[in-house]
Amino acid sequence: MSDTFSKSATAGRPPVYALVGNPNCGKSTLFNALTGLKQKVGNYPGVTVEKRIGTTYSQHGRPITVIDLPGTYSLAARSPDEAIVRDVLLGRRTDTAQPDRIICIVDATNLERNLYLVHQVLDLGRPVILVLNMMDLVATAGLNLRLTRLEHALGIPVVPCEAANGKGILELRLAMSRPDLPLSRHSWDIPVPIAPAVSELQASLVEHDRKQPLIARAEALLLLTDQDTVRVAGSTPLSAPTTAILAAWKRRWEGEGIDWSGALVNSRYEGIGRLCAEVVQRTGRSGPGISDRIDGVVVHPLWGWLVLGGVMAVLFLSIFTLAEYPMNWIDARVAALGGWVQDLMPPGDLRDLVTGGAIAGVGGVVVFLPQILILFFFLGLLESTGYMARAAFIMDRLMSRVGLNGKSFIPLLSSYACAIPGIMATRTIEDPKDRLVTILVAPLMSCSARLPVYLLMIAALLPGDRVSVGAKVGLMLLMYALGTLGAFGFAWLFKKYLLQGEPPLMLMELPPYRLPRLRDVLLHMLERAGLFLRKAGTIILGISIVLWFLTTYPKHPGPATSQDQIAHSFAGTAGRVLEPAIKPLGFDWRIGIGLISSFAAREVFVSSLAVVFSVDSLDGGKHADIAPLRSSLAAAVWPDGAKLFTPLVCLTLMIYYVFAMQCMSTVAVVQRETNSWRWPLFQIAYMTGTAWLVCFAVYQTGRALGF
Ligand SMILES: Nc1nc2c(ncn2[C@@H]2O[C@H](COP(=O)(O)OP(=O)(O)OP(=O)(O)O)[C@@H](O)[C@H]2O)c(=O)[nH]1
Ligand SMILES: [Mg+2]
Repeated sequence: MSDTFSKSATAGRPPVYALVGNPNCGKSTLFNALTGLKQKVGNYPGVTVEKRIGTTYSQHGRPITVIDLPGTYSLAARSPDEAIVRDVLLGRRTDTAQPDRIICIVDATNLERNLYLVHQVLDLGRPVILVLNMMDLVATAGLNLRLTRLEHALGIPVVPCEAANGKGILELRLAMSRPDLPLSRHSWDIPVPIAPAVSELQASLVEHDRKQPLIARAEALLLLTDQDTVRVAGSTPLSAPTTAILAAWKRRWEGEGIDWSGALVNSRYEGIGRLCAEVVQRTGRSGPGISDRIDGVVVHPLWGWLVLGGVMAVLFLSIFTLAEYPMNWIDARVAALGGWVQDLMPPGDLRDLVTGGAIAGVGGVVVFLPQILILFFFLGLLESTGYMARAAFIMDRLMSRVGLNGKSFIPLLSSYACAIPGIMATRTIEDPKDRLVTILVAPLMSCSARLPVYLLMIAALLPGDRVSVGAKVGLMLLMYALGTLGAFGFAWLFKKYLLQGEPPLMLMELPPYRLPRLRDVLLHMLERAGLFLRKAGTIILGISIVLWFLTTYPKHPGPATSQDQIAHSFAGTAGRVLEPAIKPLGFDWRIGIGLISSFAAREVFVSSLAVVFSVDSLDGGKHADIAPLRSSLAAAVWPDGAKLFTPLVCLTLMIYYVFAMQCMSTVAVVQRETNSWRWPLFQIAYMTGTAWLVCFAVYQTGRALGF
């Protein structure tokens, strides 16, 4: 049997290939190698949680569509990301064409486990190409693979590959270009008591659900694998007759005491076991590998925490020391730009808008670009070596105490970069309640947008160079620890009182350590830097300009200082309305303006302060340059002359940003992922409420102690 890739089969559109395989076997790396795209790659399971479509070209230059999919161990889906794979392959999705052909990728060092999914995919009766990835690691794992036997047994093309090094891509492209591909000779014995149920379900699926016979058979087998539980929006439900047949069989087997789903799974594994016995040769005993030896320390109950603390300390240390020079450089460029515009334009509102609004606002945030780059470089390194999964592993001990599952850690750890990919990553979590709890607490992990706020406040709190960098690192660690503890604490509360559920089962796979691929790390870092700059050029620029208007109009009648003007303006009025609510935290109405505008995004707080306080330095027209924001903050006072940004107020502000939900994009993503407004609104309320209460406690205690 073979399929013919005629024009009519694909109706003139490019043929569609889907990439499927276990988590972390290199699907996205292969996808990138084929398409030249930059899909995110990382050395831990669950990096890809959504499908991504790209184009590659056949040997003869014809376009081929390739779909990268999340990783899964089985087509019987238990979590939303796995359901995507199942539904794309079964043609259940309305938004994606059913793939014409499938590329199954397996980790060649772990054939037995990986072949389970391949076994299920072969049931679909589609042409399949089997890619054995990570061939570079086979010999060191003490293995030898008899590829021709594997190819012969399965009857499909088998392509050995090293996706990360670009090896085997050419051969794969050749196989993909073949106009006809053999269909697998694969057949397996469905256990006797199950077989009639499969036939009956298959017939019903063909008749009532309008499925093709082979797809119907595969689907019948999945319906009989009891883990296949997840339904997602956009897929059509089963017809009533099919549901009734399924229920009738299950009742019958339960009556007879037959473990139907176990029988199916075992029967598959028996076939795979026989195949592997023939294909996999062990060339020698591989002792405890280097990964195991490193893990002896890194996931150790005590050393593990020290290593984690050390890693974080090094991260913050580099943020403070390495970033200094480029930061000063950007600072100087921004100041020069401001000065240049000042000289160029005639005095007036327009000039003030450009200097005091646009340049001060955007410049105030852009100076933190070096720190953002360093943060993402480090996170990228941790992800690509495999350390991230270890950090998740040691945190699990803590997390299981609060009732959350091991799978919640990767999303929480990703949230250190940004809550949005973190919340997306919760799609790997099977239990819907666990997933919701993780979504609710993810924005408490200190994301990169808080970095500018923390850094500015630390600079204001510990001015001058006399302060040791150790104190700064310590403060940063404190903020990250506060956010993390907050996330754990609330997870515990929510699990206990709001979303009780089964105690979770820890099932996490530790990927082997790998040398980081600098290219992946740098690409990811640049991509994040691009996002940061785009945010500065859009949201932050926009809000700075709007804020400038709101602080400039209506004009104060008669001569006035800049502070009188702001107080008289729209923004000043709004700030003063808010002041009674935030005065107990030590914040005045000008800080209030920053708090309101940074509901859009946390960095906006910095740009808002820059707009509100930069006016000071332009006082009386003697503005040679734009004073660095730090000094304007240091000069700010209450009406009675008391300093506004005291160390206690700076600390309280940092803590406010640890807890408060100040990010529109996160609200939007939570709304989409939970498909309701209830949860994002709840999240805003509980996070901002907590922020206020904690700040109140800290500020009032600090005052009472005489700070
Ligand atoms: N040694 C070696 N490493 C590889 C190879 N291919 C990919 N990797 C590494 O394997 C890790 C996982 O790669 P990804 O492409 O993210 O894997 P994935 O299958 O897309 O993972 P998920 O999206 O989580 O399911 C990365 O660290 C890659 O650099 C290979 O051929 N050899
Ligand atoms: Mg991937």
